[in-house]
Formats: sequence, C-alpha cells, structure tokens
Amino acid sequence: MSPAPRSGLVVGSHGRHLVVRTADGTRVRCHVRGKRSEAVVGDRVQWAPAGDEGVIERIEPRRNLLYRQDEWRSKSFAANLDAVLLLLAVEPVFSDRLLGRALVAAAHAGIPAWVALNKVDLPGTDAARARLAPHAAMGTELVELSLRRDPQAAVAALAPRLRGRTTLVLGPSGSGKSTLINLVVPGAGAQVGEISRALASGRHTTTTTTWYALGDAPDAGAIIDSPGFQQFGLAQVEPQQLAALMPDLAPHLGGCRFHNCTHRHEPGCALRAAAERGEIDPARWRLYAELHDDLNAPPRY
Ligand SMILES: Nc1nc2c(ncn2[C@@H]2O[C@H](COP(=O)(O)OP(=O)(O)OP(=O)(O)O)[C@@H](O)[C@H]2O)c(=O)[nH]1
Ligand SMILES: [Mg+2]
Ligand SMILES: [Zn+2]
Repeated sequence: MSPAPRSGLVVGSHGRHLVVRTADGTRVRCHVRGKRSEAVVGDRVQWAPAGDEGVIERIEPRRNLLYRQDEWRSKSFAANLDAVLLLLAVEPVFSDRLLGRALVAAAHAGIPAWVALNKVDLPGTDAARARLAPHAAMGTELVELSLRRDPQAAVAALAPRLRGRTTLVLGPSGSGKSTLINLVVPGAGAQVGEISRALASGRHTTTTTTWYALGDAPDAGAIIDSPGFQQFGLAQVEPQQLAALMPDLAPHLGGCRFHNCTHRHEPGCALRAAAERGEIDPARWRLYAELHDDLNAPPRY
C-alpha cells in the first residue's frame, strides 16, 4: 500500500523536479509523474513520500495562473498570486513593449499589477519616468526605488505593499529583482549579478523561480523571484480580449459602430477616435496595434 498523500506548497521549480514545502516547513524534493511537470511555484499539491524524496500526486485547484512564454514554448509558471510587481530599472533600459505585454498577461490572469522603477540613482531617471507616464495616468501604482543607494527607503516603500500577499516579481534581467528579494527577505541568499557580465554572456543570473516567505507567521505573505524576461508571449490571450485588458483603452469600449470591431481598420471606431483626440497615448495605441496583429499571426514553431 502506498503512503497517504500529504499537502504542501511548491516553492521551487527546477525543470525535472520541484521543491515542496510541507506544513511543518521542511522542504522535500519532489518528482512528477509523467514526462513534464504541470505544477508551478505557488501551487498547493498533494505529494507522497518516495524514499528520501517525494512524488506529486495531485495539484489543488488554482485561484489564478500566470503564463509566460519565450520563443520556444508556452508555459504557465506561477499560480495563486495576489499581485505581480513589475520591477524595471533606469538601466538596463526597459522595453515598453515587454512592460505592456507583462501587464496584459497579469490582467488576463486577473492578478493586480504594480510597477516599481529601480536605480533612480542613475542618470536617465527622467527619461525612464517619462516613459512610465502613460501608466501613471491610467492608474497603475508606481513606486521609485534605489535599492543600492537607499535600501531603507526602498524597504519602507515596499513592505506595506508586500505584507500579507503573495507577490511575483517580474522584470527584465538586471533590473534588481534578486537584490530586492535579498533586501526584504533577510537570509534569502538570492544570487545577484553584475549586469555587464550577465549581458555580455547572454545569461541571466537567476534561472529558476523561487518562493520566499516574508516572515514566520502564516499570513506574513511571500515573494517570488523569477528569471529575467526577454520575451513575453501572449498566446493565451484572444485578440478580441486585448482592448479590455488595457486599462487606458477599456473605458472607450462599447462605442464602436461594429460590435465586433477589432479597432484596427474599421470605420466608426471609438478607440481610434479617442486616440485621434489625444485621449489614448500614441505609444500605447501603437502597442495595441502591434499586440493585436501579433495575436492574429499564425504561431511560430
Ligand atoms: N546603480 C544601481 N544598481 C543596482 C540597484 N539595485 C540593484 N543594482 C545592481 O543591478 C545588478 C543586477 O541586480 P540583480 O538583483 O541580480 O538583477 P535581477 O533582476 O535579479 O537579474 P536576473 O536574475 O538576471 O533576472 C546588480 O549588480 C545590482 O547590484 C540600484 O538601485 N542602483
Ligand atoms: Mg535575479
Ligand atoms: Zn473599434
């Protein structure tokens, strides 16, 4: 007879195996049945002991699931989140397109997102701020940080926003995600890399997704480190859903002549009219067009 399954939380994902935290806080290396793991960090699972290790028996129903994909594959990578923190930096310069895509993915998954701009100690801060202005205007919560120059102020700004929630930190490589996690989780020991080295080698410092508790209390909250992204595919999103997932476009929906307007070429489009009146930021309107065309394109294999 096989041992009864126990419940646990997936706190690490390393390709072929997962790390599961049990109710008493111990960590068990777990394998998955079958070829590929479907469990992701943040999943509650039932697992059964198998020697020193474990086997995942079942994934509990999820509150939400965030997808992220790169050139090669579409994959889900974190579940049961309360918030997504998009961490950008003055340097390396972030892509508006990747930011926009990540925000659409969070909206599609029904997870609130906020944005932090790190490294405001560097020149170029004004330009970065200007590029985030449309997001501030559409009501996205925006925080400025210098994790290196002023870590205490950063903790003061971050702590109340992180407390009691499970937050996934997303952002390009080198923005300071692991630096942030080491600051708010003493003893986390997340590896931090010099950008020049990471970019020169084309490698990311963080290569796995890892869950950290923000304290010992069960309701302290948690923060999840993730590898930097260079791409952010949205294969899970239907083109006709897109406008509703962009908070600056959504308020103009409902006024188009055609009920199935794609807002790309149709006459009588209320979104286009709003863009022409200057009520939608030009860069965001271009992003809509680009994303929409992308979602309609046949998948690349
Ligand atoms: N100037 C400056 N540098 C910073 C700041 N915060 C972090 N850094 C530096 O930025 C570099 C990258 O930091 P990481 O925390 O490794 O970045 P990451 O987002 O985890 O990168 P990946 O793991 O590759 O995705 C390190 O050299 C940090 O010391 C800051 O506020 N100002
Ligand atoms: Mg990192
Ligand atoms: Zn329209």
